[in-house]
Amino acid sequence: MQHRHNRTKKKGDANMTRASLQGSIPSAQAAVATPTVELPNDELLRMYRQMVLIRRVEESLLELAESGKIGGAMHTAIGHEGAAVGTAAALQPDDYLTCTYRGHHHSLARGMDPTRAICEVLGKEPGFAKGKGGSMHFIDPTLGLMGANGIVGAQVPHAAGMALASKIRGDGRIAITFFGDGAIFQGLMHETFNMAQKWSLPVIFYCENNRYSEMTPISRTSSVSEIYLFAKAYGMHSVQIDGNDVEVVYATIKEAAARARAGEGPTFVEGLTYRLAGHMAGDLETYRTSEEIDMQRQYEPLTQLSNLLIERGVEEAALQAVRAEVEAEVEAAVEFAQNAPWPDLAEAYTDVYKL
Ligand SMILES: Cc1ncc(C[n+]2csc(CCOP(=O)(O)OP(=O)(O)O)c2C)c(N)n1
Ligand SMILES: [Mg+2]
Repeated sequence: MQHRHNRTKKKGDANMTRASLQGSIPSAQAAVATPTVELPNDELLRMYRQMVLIRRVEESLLELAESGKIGGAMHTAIGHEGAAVGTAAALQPDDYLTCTYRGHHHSLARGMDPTRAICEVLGKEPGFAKGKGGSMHFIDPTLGLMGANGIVGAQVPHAAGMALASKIRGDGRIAITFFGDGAIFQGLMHETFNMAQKWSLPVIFYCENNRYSEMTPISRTSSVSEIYLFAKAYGMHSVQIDGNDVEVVYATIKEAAARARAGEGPTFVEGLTYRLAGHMAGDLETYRTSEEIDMQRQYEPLTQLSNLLIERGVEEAALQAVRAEVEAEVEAAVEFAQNAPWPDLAEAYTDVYKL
């Protein structure tokens, strides 16, 4: 495996990718050097399979939501797969992870069974939380998944707390927490950054900057739109990367994890990405144009990775085989979930807090 900096990418110039992901955001050239690594083809193919799986699960969930089969809000991370797969590959399976309501991709990348995940979203009994958590509350501590959160920013201090516990125990576990660009202005984020840096906590703050907070671009809410600069203000090591390039995400998180485990403290990563589907199922998307979405499709993680694999000598037929295999797996999972039983009525008051 070979580590390099600022590689020249045939699959689309890195700076061009960054600039297009940022759109009208000024001073793109301020982005820091992009660490990368050349992963072996079999590892990239494994990552490709995971990304296709996440994409197909979420596309199926959107179809189910549109046909009225999902109760409550459902947010997909279609277009964010690079963040989930690149980080999961770079971390240990027992490292702590917290995320937002947009967290299917992180859970699947950490190994959550897709059938049980779909059952959970449909509110069915075989779901990992017996169908009671639903789309916004994915959790499985056995996979290090310590909880998704519907309150913008709330999962971030939780991860710092887990990192503090690891530091006190000296067990080498680190924490990663995911949040969106819209979360950066929550007060608790800044309290957490300050303490995490001062106490050198082993935590990675990963901002999935998909350019929108619900329907609002950051240019309408702040004079500062380069999010990684906020963490720099607390003295934190902070980088801005192409979050759609899985090798870049992997290399960045490998470095951040090594720093955290060596006692060198937190890292802030702003991963530029783009949400290809609506904010949530049913979003009419009147706040952006189809031209903007089409333009972003050429930089999305699956396209980038399939182009890279072809460039590195993998046959299109091999990618097609992966897609067909995943298609069959997800179809079977959806069918199982649709036919699965609802939780028993007697379960209504188990596993829930009583006031
Ligand atoms: C404390 C709080 N304020 C407002 C909301 C309503 N809300 C839900 S999602 C969201 C947008 C967050 O955007 P961002 O952090 O960029 O994450 P994304 O949805 O883009 O992944 C808002 C404002 C909330 N859930 N919690
Ligand atoms: Mg956002």
